[in-house]
Amino acid sequence: MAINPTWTPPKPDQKGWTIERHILEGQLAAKGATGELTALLQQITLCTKIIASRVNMAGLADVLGLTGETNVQGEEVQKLDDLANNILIRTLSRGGKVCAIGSEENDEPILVPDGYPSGKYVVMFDPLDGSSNIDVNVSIGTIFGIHERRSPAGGKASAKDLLQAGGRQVAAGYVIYGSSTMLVYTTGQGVHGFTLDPSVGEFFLSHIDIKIPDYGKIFSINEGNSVTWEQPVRSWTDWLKTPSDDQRRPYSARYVGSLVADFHRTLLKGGVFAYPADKKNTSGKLRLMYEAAPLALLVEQAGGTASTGTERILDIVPTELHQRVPLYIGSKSDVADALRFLNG
Ligand code: FDP
Repeated sequence: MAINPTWTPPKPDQKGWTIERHILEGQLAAKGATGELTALLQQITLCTKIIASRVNMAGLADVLGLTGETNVQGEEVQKLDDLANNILIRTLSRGGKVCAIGSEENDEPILVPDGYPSGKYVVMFDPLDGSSNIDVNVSIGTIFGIHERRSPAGGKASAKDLLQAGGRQVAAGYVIYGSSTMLVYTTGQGVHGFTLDPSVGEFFLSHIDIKIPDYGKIFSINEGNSVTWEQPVRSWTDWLKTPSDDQRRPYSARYVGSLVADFHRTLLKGGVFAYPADKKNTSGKLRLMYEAAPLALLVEQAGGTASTGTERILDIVPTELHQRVPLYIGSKSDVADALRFLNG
């Protein structure tokens, strides 16, 4: 048979790739990649599969309920939070790829235990975000962000390794434990979503190169706090609810109360999620390093925006591990509308 000289092999249909394959292909495409980030992402993936299995069994395994302790934010720690936190810390701190870990559940950063190699990366995570939804079977999630360390390799991590702007993250992602379990991540080469097939225990690529619509029809905010909002926030939400001639308004309201779930919907459908500063909480509620910054990297990679109202989230250089920030995140046009009201 004659060979057609113009034939080129078809681009592989990436749908159905395992997450391992996808991460590895990303490594091969990245200049100078050593495979260390690949290994770290695979460790995180493994942890989230274990967490997913525990979340699914929560009622049966009698792990629901409170431990009675409070975490550094003064919130009650639930057993499933502890479990998720321990799985991540034990795996990552002894996995040879990180030098330090910051977790929502731990007051202080966690360093690599003596005798284990101090790796090239710093990982920040919220092991189980949306914990007030655990007992009512509503979607919860894990959020993570990864930085390369700035201090010399091999030594003890220092504050400059931990307190880096979100714009320096080399990867970020989240897992949503919902009607199905999905992992969404970026290494700066687009945003990709994987769905867990529980029968084989593997994440398969289901959402290639996710792009957030330029604007949506949904706003997501805890309106129960509206009495404490500043006037510009109230004027903005009133405007979103007011019908307009072009039919873009009124917006629908959706608020799960799990950041991962509200963000995931916003990413796929467009619209805006906000947790503003208010008269009581002048920095808002959400945490910069393991909530706002990872989601900001994802949303920007998908073509959206993340802002405090006055500043790009990814530009903020943190001064402390558990720092809070106001957050406006989502479709470009929708966040721009919010900023127009806020900066009036
Ligand atoms: P939770 O307190 O249940 O863990 O940052 C935590 C968080 O949930 C986010 O997941 C969620 O978006 C937000 O807080 C909900 O806060 P409100 O209950 O104040 O709306």
